[in-house]
Amino acid sequence: NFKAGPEQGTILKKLCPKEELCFQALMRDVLRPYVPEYKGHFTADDGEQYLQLQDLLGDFTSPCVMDCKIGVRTYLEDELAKAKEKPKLRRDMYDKMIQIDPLAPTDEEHRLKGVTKPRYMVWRETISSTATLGFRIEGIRQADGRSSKDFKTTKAREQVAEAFREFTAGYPHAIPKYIQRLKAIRATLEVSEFFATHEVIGSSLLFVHDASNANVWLIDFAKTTRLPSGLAIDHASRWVVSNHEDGYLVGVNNLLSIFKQVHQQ
Ligand code: 4IP
Ligand code: ADP
Ligand code: MN
Repeated sequence: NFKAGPEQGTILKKLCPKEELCFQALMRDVLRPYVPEYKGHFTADDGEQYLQLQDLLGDFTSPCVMDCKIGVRTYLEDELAKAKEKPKLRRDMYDKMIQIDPLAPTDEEHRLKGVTKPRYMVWRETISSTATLGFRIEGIRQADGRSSKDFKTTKAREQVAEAFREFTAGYPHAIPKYIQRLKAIRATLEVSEFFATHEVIGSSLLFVHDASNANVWLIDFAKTTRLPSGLAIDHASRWVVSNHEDGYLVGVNNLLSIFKQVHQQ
């Protein structure tokens, strides 16, 4: 997915103009220490445009990596409005759905062999911990490079705790470091101008540790958008159509509470 950047310690991510705007704003925000450093634009020989970002794994040796997608909602209100106006059936999403649960589609969806994007996204939210805990595990990569994306139905708090135990097994120093960093992230979000003015959808917290260090960063702002002016959200209230709430703090609080539980056991 990502290529090595032209400078040592950087990676290239396909340019998304909305994401670039976020990184530009984040470089001027109190959240800057908690996101990858944005180094500017890069145009490849074939003309393809990229964002050049700090490689967060750069200072680690054989890192273990976990990506948790944060928030109670994983699609944009725009995508919902579009699907209502002009329902577009997605065969690929129907196929991904029946691979996990052949009984999930309705009779009509089976007949049409398609589901709308919000229908698929909401279903993914409810079979995972997203809808209840405000985050879900997207993937984990072990130190030896083996990786798993087998968390689509990891939903109950205890299942998530077990996954965190396995992720940190053999690296007990990582757990208190993750807890400290998550606390710092939460405190910084509370005073961040960027966070106050943006709806943060589909963004992840990236957890990285090796034998000596552990750290967490906010990544992936491709679906983070500026709130309509005059509208404020608290990132914790229940989402209803048009209030733009994202549940980001619900996720951070549950992550913290589950890591604390794992630490105490
Ligand atoms: C994917 O579903 C992810 O939700 C993608 O988000 C999303 O892309 C895809 O939508 C959707 O099909 P699975 O994870 O179940 O495969 P991410 O890129 O964060 O992983 P968007 O563009 O919504 O972020 P489509 O419309 O790109 O297929
Ligand atoms: P996408 O928009 O394609 O989902 P993300 O920004 O979420 O892309 O990144 C996908 C994966 O790439 C992450 O789960 C993480 O493992 C890795 N990644 C993303 N950004 C960085 C970074 N700055 N340094 C190192 N790895 C990264
Ligand atoms: Mn993404």
